[in-house]
Amino acid sequence: MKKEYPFVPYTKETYSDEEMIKRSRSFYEWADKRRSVREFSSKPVPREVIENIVATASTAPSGAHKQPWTFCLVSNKELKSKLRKLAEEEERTSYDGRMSEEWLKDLEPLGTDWVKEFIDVAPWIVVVMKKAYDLDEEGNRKNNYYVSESVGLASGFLLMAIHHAGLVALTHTPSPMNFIAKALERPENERPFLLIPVGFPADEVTVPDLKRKPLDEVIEYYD
Ligand code: IYR
Repeated sequence: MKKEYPFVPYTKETYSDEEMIKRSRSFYEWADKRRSVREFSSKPVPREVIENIVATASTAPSGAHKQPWTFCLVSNKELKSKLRKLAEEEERTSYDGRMSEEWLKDLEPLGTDWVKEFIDVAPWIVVVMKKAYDLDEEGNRKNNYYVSESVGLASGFLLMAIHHAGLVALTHTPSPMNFIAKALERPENERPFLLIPVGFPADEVTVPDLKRKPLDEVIEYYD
Protein backbone atom coordinates (compact mmCIF):
# COMPACT_ATOMS: atom_id res chain seq x y z
CA MET A 1 0.00 0.00 0.00
CA LYS A 2 1.36 3.34 -1.07
CA LYS A 3 1.44 5.83 1.81
CA GLU A 4 2.68 9.13 0.47
CA TYR A 5 0.66 11.31 2.82
CA PRO A 6 0.95 11.16 6.62
CA PHE A 7 -0.56 8.14 8.34
CA VAL A 8 -1.09 7.94 12.11
CA PRO A 9 -1.47 4.91 14.39
CA TYR A 10 -5.05 3.81 15.01
CA THR A 11 -6.03 1.90 18.12
CA LYS A 12 -9.37 0.19 18.26
CA GLU A 13 -10.79 -1.48 21.33
CA THR A 14 -11.63 -5.12 20.53
CA TYR A 15 -13.64 -7.77 22.38
CA SER A 16 -13.88 -11.54 22.85
CA ASP A 17 -16.44 -13.43 20.71
CA GLU A 18 -18.70 -13.70 23.72
CA GLU A 19 -18.47 -10.00 24.49
CA MET A 20 -19.03 -9.13 20.79
CA ILE A 21 -22.18 -11.27 20.69
CA LYS A 22 -23.51 -9.51 23.79
CA ARG A 23 -22.62 -6.03 22.55
CA SER A 24 -23.95 -6.53 19.01
CA ARG A 25 -27.19 -7.99 20.39
CA SER A 26 -27.80 -5.17 22.82
CA PHE A 27 -26.93 -2.55 20.18
CA TYR A 28 -29.42 -4.16 17.81
CA GLU A 29 -32.13 -4.21 20.49
CA TRP A 30 -31.52 -0.54 21.16
CA ALA A 31 -31.47 0.37 17.43
CA ASP A 32 -34.71 -1.55 16.92
CA LYS A 33 -36.43 0.90 19.26
CA ARG A 34 -35.92 3.74 16.78
CA ARG A 35 -39.12 4.71 14.99
CA SER A 36 -40.01 7.46 12.57
CA VAL A 37 -42.39 9.77 14.38
CA ARG A 38 -44.80 12.20 12.72
CA GLU A 39 -46.12 14.05 15.76
CA PHE A 40 -43.70 16.25 17.67
CA SER A 41 -43.72 18.24 20.89
CA SER A 42 -42.68 21.88 20.58
CA LYS A 43 -40.45 21.48 23.67
CA PRO A 44 -37.11 23.14 22.87
CA VAL A 45 -33.93 21.14 22.31
CA PRO A 46 -30.62 22.87 23.14
CA ARG A 47 -28.53 23.98 20.16
CA GLU A 48 -25.53 22.09 21.60
CA VAL A 49 -27.44 18.79 21.34
CA ILE A 50 -28.18 19.38 17.67
CA GLU A 51 -24.57 20.39 17.05
CA ASN A 52 -23.30 17.17 18.68
CA ILE A 53 -25.72 15.15 16.56
CA VAL A 54 -24.50 16.84 13.39
CA ALA A 55 -20.88 16.33 14.50
CA THR A 56 -21.65 12.59 14.65
CA ALA A 57 -23.27 12.65 11.20
CA SER A 58 -20.21 14.38 9.81
CA THR A 59 -17.99 11.46 10.97
CA ALA A 60 -19.59 9.25 8.27
CA PRO A 61 -17.31 7.86 5.57
CA SER A 62 -17.51 9.69 2.25
CA GLY A 63 -16.11 9.36 -1.25
CA ALA A 64 -12.43 10.48 -1.18
CA HIS A 65 -13.20 11.93 2.27
CA LYS A 66 -14.84 14.95 0.65
CA GLN A 67 -17.68 15.12 3.22
CA PRO A 68 -20.02 16.46 0.51
CA TRP A 69 -22.74 17.71 2.84
CA THR A 70 -24.15 20.76 4.59
CA PHE A 71 -26.61 20.48 7.48
CA CYS A 72 -28.92 23.49 7.57
CA LEU A 73 -30.33 23.85 11.08
CA VAL A 74 -33.61 25.73 11.05
CA SER A 75 -35.19 26.85 14.33
CA ASN A 76 -36.50 30.21 13.11
CA LYS A 77 -40.33 30.11 13.34
CA GLU A 78 -41.03 32.20 10.24
CA LEU A 79 -38.64 30.14 8.14
CA LYS A 80 -40.15 26.88 9.42
CA SER A 81 -43.62 28.17 8.50
CA LYS A 82 -42.39 29.10 5.05
CA LEU A 83 -40.87 25.63 4.57
CA ARG A 84 -44.11 24.03 5.75
CA LYS A 85 -46.22 26.09 3.36
CA LEU A 86 -43.96 25.31 0.39
CA ALA A 87 -43.69 21.59 1.30
CA GLU A 88 -47.47 21.31 1.63
CA GLU A 89 -48.01 22.95 -1.77
CA GLU A 90 -45.82 20.28 -3.41
CA GLU A 91 -47.17 17.44 -1.30
CA ARG A 92 -50.80 18.33 -1.99
CA THR A 93 -50.10 18.12 -5.72
CA SER A 94 -48.30 14.81 -5.20
CA TYR A 95 -51.06 13.21 -3.11
CA ASP A 96 -53.75 14.63 -5.43
CA GLY A 97 -52.50 12.94 -8.58
CA ARG A 98 -48.72 13.01 -9.04
CA MET A 99 -48.26 9.77 -7.06
CA SER A 100 -49.46 6.49 -8.55
CA GLU A 101 -52.39 4.49 -7.14
CA GLU A 102 -49.94 1.75 -6.11
CA TRP A 103 -47.76 4.27 -4.26
CA LEU A 104 -50.73 5.76 -2.38
CA LYS A 105 -51.87 2.26 -1.45
CA ASP A 106 -48.37 1.40 -0.16
CA LEU A 107 -48.46 4.49 2.04
CA GLU A 108 -51.88 3.79 3.53
CA PRO A 109 -50.57 1.78 6.54
CA LEU A 110 -48.31 4.73 7.43
CA GLY A 111 -51.21 7.19 7.61
CA THR A 112 -49.37 9.97 5.77
CA ASP A 113 -51.04 12.84 3.95
CA TRP A 114 -50.07 16.22 2.52
CA VAL A 115 -50.40 18.05 5.87
CA LYS A 116 -46.90 18.62 7.32
CA GLU A 117 -47.63 20.23 10.68
CA PHE A 118 -44.42 18.75 12.12
CA ILE A 119 -42.37 21.31 10.18
CA ASP A 120 -43.93 24.08 12.32
CA VAL A 121 -44.00 22.14 15.58
CA ALA A 122 -40.60 20.42 15.85
CA PRO A 123 -38.02 22.75 17.45
CA TRP A 124 -35.39 21.95 14.80
CA ILE A 125 -35.58 21.14 11.13
CA VAL A 126 -32.35 19.63 9.84
CA VAL A 127 -32.14 20.05 6.09
CA VAL A 128 -29.45 17.75 4.74
CA MET A 129 -27.93 19.23 1.58
CA LYS A 130 -25.73 17.22 -0.76
CA LYS A 131 -22.92 18.98 -2.57
CA ALA A 132 -22.88 17.87 -6.20
CA TYR A 133 -19.41 19.47 -6.35
CA ASP A 134 -17.39 21.84 -4.18
CA LEU A 135 -16.36 25.38 -4.95
CA ASP A 136 -12.87 26.57 -3.96
CA GLU A 137 -12.08 30.16 -2.90
CA GLU A 138 -11.79 31.26 -6.54
CA GLY A 139 -15.12 29.66 -7.41
CA ASN A 140 -13.57 26.73 -9.34
CA ARG A 141 -15.45 23.44 -9.34
CA LYS A 142 -13.87 20.60 -7.36
CA ASN A 143 -15.23 17.08 -7.86
CA ASN A 144 -17.07 15.09 -5.22
CA TYR A 145 -17.60 11.35 -5.54
CA TYR A 146 -20.40 8.94 -4.60
CA VAL A 147 -22.31 11.91 -3.30
CA SER A 148 -25.68 10.23 -2.68
CA GLU A 149 -24.05 7.23 -1.01
CA SER A 150 -21.97 9.54 1.22
CA VAL A 151 -24.86 11.78 2.21
CA GLY A 152 -27.10 8.74 2.76
CA LEU A 153 -24.51 7.34 5.18
CA ALA A 154 -24.22 10.67 7.01
CA SER A 155 -28.01 10.82 7.29
CA GLY A 156 -28.06 7.32 8.81
CA PHE A 157 -25.47 8.37 11.36
CA LEU A 158 -27.58 11.48 12.05
CA LEU A 159 -30.70 9.38 12.75
CA MET A 160 -28.80 7.10 15.14
CA ALA A 161 -27.30 10.11 16.99
CA ILE A 162 -30.82 11.57 17.32
CA HIS A 163 -32.07 8.24 18.72
CA HIS A 164 -29.11 8.09 21.12
CA ALA A 165 -29.87 11.60 22.44
CA GLY A 166 -33.41 10.45 23.33
CA LEU A 167 -35.03 12.42 20.54
CA VAL A 168 -37.10 11.43 17.52
CA ALA A 169 -37.02 12.33 13.85
CA LEU A 170 -38.76 11.84 10.55
CA THR A 171 -37.00 11.45 7.22
CA HIS A 172 -39.23 13.65 5.13
CA THR A 173 -38.87 13.83 1.36
CA PRO A 174 -41.08 16.54 -0.07
CA SER A 175 -40.93 16.16 -3.81
CA PRO A 176 -39.72 17.98 -5.82
CA MET A 177 -37.43 19.61 -3.26
CA ASN A 178 -35.98 22.54 -5.23
CA PHE A 179 -38.07 24.98 -3.18
CA ILE A 180 -35.89 24.23 -0.13
CA ALA A 181 -32.63 25.36 -1.73
CA LYS A 182 -34.35 28.58 -2.78
CA ALA A 183 -35.98 29.25 0.60
CA LEU A 184 -32.66 28.65 2.40
CA GLU A 185 -30.70 30.61 -0.23
CA ARG A 186 -28.23 27.77 -0.73
CA PRO A 187 -25.37 28.04 -3.26
CA GLU A 188 -25.94 26.42 -6.61
CA ASN A 189 -23.67 23.40 -5.91
CA GLU A 190 -25.99 22.20 -3.11
CA ARG A 191 -29.10 20.04 -3.62
CA PRO A 192 -31.67 19.21 -0.92
CA PHE A 193 -31.43 15.55 0.15
CA LEU A 194 -33.70 15.12 3.18
CA LEU A 195 -35.75 17.35 5.48
CA ILE A 196 -35.57 15.95 9.02
CA PRO A 197 -37.65 17.41 11.86
CA VAL A 198 -35.99 16.66 15.22
CA GLY A 199 -37.43 16.96 18.70
CA PHE A 200 -39.31 15.24 21.49
CA PRO A 201 -42.30 13.09 20.55
CA ALA A 202 -45.76 14.56 21.18
CA ASP A 203 -47.54 13.30 24.31
CA GLU A 204 -49.12 9.89 23.77
CA VAL A 205 -47.69 9.61 20.29
CA THR A 206 -48.55 6.55 18.23
CA VAL A 207 -46.65 4.91 15.37
CA PRO A 208 -47.82 2.41 12.74
CA ASP A 209 -47.73 -1.21 13.88
CA LEU A 210 -44.96 -2.18 11.47
CA LYS A 211 -42.98 -5.40 11.49
CA ARG A 212 -39.39 -5.55 10.28
CA LYS A 213 -38.35 -8.23 7.80
CA PRO A 214 -36.94 -11.36 9.44
CA LEU A 215 -33.20 -11.83 8.90
CA ASP A 216 -33.65 -14.67 6.41
CA GLU A 217 -35.36 -12.18 4.08
CA VAL A 218 -32.50 -9.70 4.19
CA ILE A 219 -29.44 -12.00 4.27
CA GLU A 220 -27.97 -14.26 1.60
CA TYR A 221 -24.99 -16.27 2.88
CA TYR A 222 -22.04 -17.28 0.72
CA ASP A 223 -20.09 -19.49 3.15
N1 IYR B 1 -43.05 12.44 0.36
C1 IYR B 1 -44.40 12.20 0.76
C2 IYR B 1 -44.86 10.81 0.49
C3 IYR B 1 -44.16 9.72 1.18
C4 IYR B 1 -43.44 8.82 0.42
C5 IYR B 1 -42.84 7.75 0.99
I1 IYR B 1 -41.90 6.42 -0.19
C6 IYR B 1 -42.93 7.55 2.38
O1 IYR B 1 -42.31 6.45 2.96
C7 IYR B 1 -43.64 8.44 3.15
C8 IYR B 1 -44.24 9.52 2.54
C9 IYR B 1 -44.60 12.55 2.24
O2 IYR B 1 -43.62 12.86 2.91
O3 IYR B 1 -45.73 12.52 2.71
